[in-house]
Amino acid sequence: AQDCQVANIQVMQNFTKSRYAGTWYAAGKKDPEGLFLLDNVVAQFVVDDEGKMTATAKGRVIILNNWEMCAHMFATFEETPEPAKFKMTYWGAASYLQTGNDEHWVIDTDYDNYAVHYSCRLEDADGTCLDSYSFIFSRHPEGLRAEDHAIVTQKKMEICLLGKYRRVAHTGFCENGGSVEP
Ligand code: DAO
Repeated sequence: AQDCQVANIQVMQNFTKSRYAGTWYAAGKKDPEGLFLLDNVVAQFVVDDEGKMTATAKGRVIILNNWEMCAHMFATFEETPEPAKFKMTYWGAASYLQTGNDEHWVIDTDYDNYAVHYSCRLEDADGTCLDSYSFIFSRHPEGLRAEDHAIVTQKKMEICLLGKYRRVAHTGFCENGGSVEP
């Protein structure tokens, strides 16, 4: 049973950045308030020779209410005493894209197929999360393998977000020729 206290959420033990590096395709997403990335979300994590992790991400967004584009985003990650918990700073290639600072926790991953990400933006007075988002990542553009669904469902339950996800489509919108930034 889970008490849904943010402080009690278990994250990936012995998290190894170098194994996490590379491309991850969002297969599912639980949106925060004022969601930003809609679909076609692909993130590329890089760990440099000093061990610093950064990421670039693309995804379809709608800005100014009806302007659809492929957002190119950048992120840097500050380490914390817990190896799977990072402080993320992110910004867009264009000034009108979203900018911010978010928690970035890796809840679970097998490094080769799936990863469960979690970010709580706002904690309630009772210690539960009022505004969170979470990505289910796959190494495979088609989504999770059948054999990874059970563990991912278990983790969604542990972070108290079971039933709150939507599927993230990959239609090629952010691939070359799909859209160009104005
Ligand atoms: O889509 O509503 C949302 C929240 C996502 C904001 C952060 C996106 C930019 C950086 C992503 C890097 C790896 C996940």
